[in-house]
Amino acid sequence: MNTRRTFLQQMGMVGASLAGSTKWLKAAEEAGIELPFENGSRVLKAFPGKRPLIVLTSRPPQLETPFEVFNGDILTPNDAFYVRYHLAGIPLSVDTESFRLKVKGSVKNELSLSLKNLKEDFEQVETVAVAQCSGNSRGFMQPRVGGGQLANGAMGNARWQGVRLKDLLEKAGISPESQQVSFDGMDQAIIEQTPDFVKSLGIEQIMDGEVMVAHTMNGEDLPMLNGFPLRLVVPGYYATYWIKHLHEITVLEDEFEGFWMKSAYRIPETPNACLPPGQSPASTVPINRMNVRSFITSHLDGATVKKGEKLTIRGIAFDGGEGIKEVQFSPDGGRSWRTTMLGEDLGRYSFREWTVSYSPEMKGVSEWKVRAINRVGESQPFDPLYNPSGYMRNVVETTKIKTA
Ligand SMILES: Nc1nc2c(c(=O)[nH]1)N[C@H]1C(S)=C(S)[C@@H](COP(=O)(O)O)O[C@H]1N2
Ligand SMILES: [Mo]
Repeated sequence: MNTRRTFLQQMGMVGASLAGSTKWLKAAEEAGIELPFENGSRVLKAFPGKRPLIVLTSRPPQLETPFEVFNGDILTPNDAFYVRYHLAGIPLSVDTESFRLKVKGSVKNELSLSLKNLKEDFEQVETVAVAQCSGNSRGFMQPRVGGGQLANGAMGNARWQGVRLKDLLEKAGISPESQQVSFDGMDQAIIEQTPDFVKSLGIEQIMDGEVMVAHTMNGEDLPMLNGFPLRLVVPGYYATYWIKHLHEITVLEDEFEGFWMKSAYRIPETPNACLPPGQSPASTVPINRMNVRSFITSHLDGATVKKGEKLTIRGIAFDGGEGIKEVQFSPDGGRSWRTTMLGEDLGRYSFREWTVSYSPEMKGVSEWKVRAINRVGESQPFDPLYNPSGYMRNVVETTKIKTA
């Protein structure tokens, strides 16, 4: 039996003779799009298992979700979910029979788990959670900063199913001196000097039971480009920790020293990680929980509506896991605010839908704004917060609308 799972099979094509070659990268070119900042011209391409997405880079694939998708189902469809990799050597196929997840390091018994072991020998759990890139929306930063120039589409919300990382560690029997756990995926650098993409978390965070090793996304196997066959899900945390193609979990008795924790993905140790342009931070910490964000999804910047028309304005809000308490909408650039109605609560890590009825009474251009407040009273700034890496943007969004 051929158990190799390839992109072509994921696309419903048989005869996977192209697997292993680089031909899969030849995605169908579809169209162009202009993101609303300088140098924002992008093409859309359909990579294997994906609908046409906004291409930031092809090798490795870095694909952004077109914003219209967020006005659809509150769960982002798998074929529209964004893609981000650091290293060009990404797995093109995985042999599901021989695949093993290793749990090693400071443990009593090393584990080597098949996908069957994971699905049958451990309690299965699920959570709806947002994955968002630390640099989502970086393209809007002023002054501009280096790094992937992303609009608002490097985020997505999915129902994840899998096993608790805590249960795996308990089965392995971690030593009482354990401090951190590191996570490695199957992707590799193609240039030797590039450090392997390995991330770590503290043992206390893992033992709260929410960190998950997921095998299923919205009821289906993970798409290859989102980490097939297993990925880490760290609810509330920026997606840099959500290691894809996870195959090695290492329990450590000291702090993990890898490049992607010690040098990259760090934020100023200041309130809201904010630092004025031109300054370098006195000290930094690893990026961690997401801040509060909200978006209008029903009307995009530049849209036209009719005077007197009864509109339903709709959008999404989320935070790092406190849960959204309230979303407010302003039709007049922030002078007046009205409370919106929240949609179904899919848990405190999920996108939360909001809607509000509104009839524009005056012709002309107006600025619609939206702001969310979470259950501990945190909200969003009216002026963007700056940091040198362009992380964690969460300014109150402004959508310019013309009433005709
Ligand atoms: N193995 C592996 N996992 C990874 C990465 C990576 O480069 N390799 N990038 C991380 C980052 S920075 C992000 S934003 C998310 C993106 O997840 P997605 O591609 O499923 O959207 O994966 C994370 N996990
Ligand atoms: Mo990211």
